[in-house]
Amino acid sequence: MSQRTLVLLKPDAVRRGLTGEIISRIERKAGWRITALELRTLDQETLEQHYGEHKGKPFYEPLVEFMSSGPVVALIVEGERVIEGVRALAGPTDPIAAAPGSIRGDYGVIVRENLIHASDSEESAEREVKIFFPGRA
Ligand code: RTP
Ligand code: MG
Repeated sequence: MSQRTLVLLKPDAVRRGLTGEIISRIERKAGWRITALELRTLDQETLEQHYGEHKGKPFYEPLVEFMSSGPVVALIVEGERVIEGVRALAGPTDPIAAAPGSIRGDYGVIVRENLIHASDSEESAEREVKIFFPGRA
């Protein structure tokens, strides 16, 4: 089933020069295509929309501060089972629990600075595409 997903390469990935490496992993999956890509610094309003489900949690404020600390790369990726697939490439939220070979497992240490966001369901993907690429909704 062909799908689309919204991916963010977080400010740590941009600062550390890992965007090419991460994008390469996504591009190498058979049949997946990048259909939108933009380098952008996120404002509070965008982050509140994007991470609204976490508002009120102890990690929310530091998360928003981190996510606005420098530019991110936002992408739409389309292809077969791409929602589950990019989450699998990324690995679990905590990079220390993530297996080596996954993006977070290979490059991350801190839970907050875990390099990549990817939509977790079709509903999230459609909601997030609207936030980051309103022209593509
Ligand atoms: P994401 O939404 O960024 O794709 O990550 P996720 O689904 O794997 O994790 P989620 O639970 O949605 O958390 C969103 C992001 O918040 C940061 N976080 N920090 N305890 C903490 O300090 C903590 N927990 C979560 C991470 O950056 C996580 O990716
Ligand atoms: Mg999430």
